[in-house]
Amino acid sequence: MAGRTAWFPGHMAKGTRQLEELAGKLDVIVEVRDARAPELTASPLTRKLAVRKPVWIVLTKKDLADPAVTSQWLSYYKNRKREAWAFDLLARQIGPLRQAFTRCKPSYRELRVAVVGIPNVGKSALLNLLVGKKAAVVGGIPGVTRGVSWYKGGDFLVVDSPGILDPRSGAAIQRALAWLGCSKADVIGGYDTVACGLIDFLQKQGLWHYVEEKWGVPADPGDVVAVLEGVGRRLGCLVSGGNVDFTLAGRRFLESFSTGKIGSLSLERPDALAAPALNEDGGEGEDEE
Ligand SMILES: Nc1nc2c(ncn2[C@@H]2O[C@H](COP(=O)(O)OP(=O)(O)OP(=O)(O)O)[C@@H](O)[C@H]2O)c(=O)[nH]1
Ligand SMILES: [Mg+2]
Repeated sequence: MAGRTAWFPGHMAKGTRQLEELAGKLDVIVEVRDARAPELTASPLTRKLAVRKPVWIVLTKKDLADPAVTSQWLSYYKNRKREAWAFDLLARQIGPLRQAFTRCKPSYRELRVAVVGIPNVGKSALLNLLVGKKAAVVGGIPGVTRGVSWYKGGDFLVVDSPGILDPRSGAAIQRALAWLGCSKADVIGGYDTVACGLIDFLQKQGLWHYVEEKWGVPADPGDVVAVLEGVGRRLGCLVSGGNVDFTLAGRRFLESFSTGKIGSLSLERPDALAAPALNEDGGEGEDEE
């Protein structure tokens, strides 16, 4: 179950430099975050970029989050004077964002927008909706977009950028990001370790009933490995002799969770930020590549 604690390949360092150089040319920066954990999935870049340009928040994967909690997040950002929207990008309805862009567009040229965020949150999917065609590649694994590229569509000139993580974030944060598909479980600790962390979190947060209802696997707060074994058996992740293949079980469990097959549930709530269960970070980051 051993592994690295951080995933920060070279294209992330390069993308950071490129975005910082580009910032002066932009009108608006759109920071894409996952609606299921909007603070955990915040971009490490935007604090720096926000000094220079307005940063608007777009929460994606609204369809995978608890709708009541997403509404609370939108109120939370509104109260802090942040522009924020939540979308299910698969439903392709981003009208309010488009209208806000149109209001900001200079009369003499296109509006220049950069879409930024951590890996796999839906940056390229949003870009494609903004430019009105399948311009950028969209994929279910983190690290699909590797470079910074401009795309033109209608009244907008939009920059797609690679998902960029905080190289200083420690093991606990990277593992929680892997639950959402934003970091690579196989690189940072192994599918089984990362899945056990998620099982533990869901049990402690009183969210395991989603899994129990779906797959009939009961909670066992004292033995997360036994719970993963139950999940593996239920999903048919077996090796010869009828034993559970824990790596495969962990992988299947994480895939099911990150793609919403277990249900629409939120990992972070604004009212719990004072005691943030997801940000207890014990480990030190370690650069890779
Ligand atoms: N259910 C759901 N899936 C979404 C939504 N937005 C994006 N996705 C999916 O999330 C995955 C990642 O989307 P991308 O647009 O490639 O994400 P990205 O942020 O560009 O990822 P990188 O380029 O790897 O950093 C794809 O499988 C998308 O179909 C959404 O609102 N709802
Ligand atoms: Mg992309």
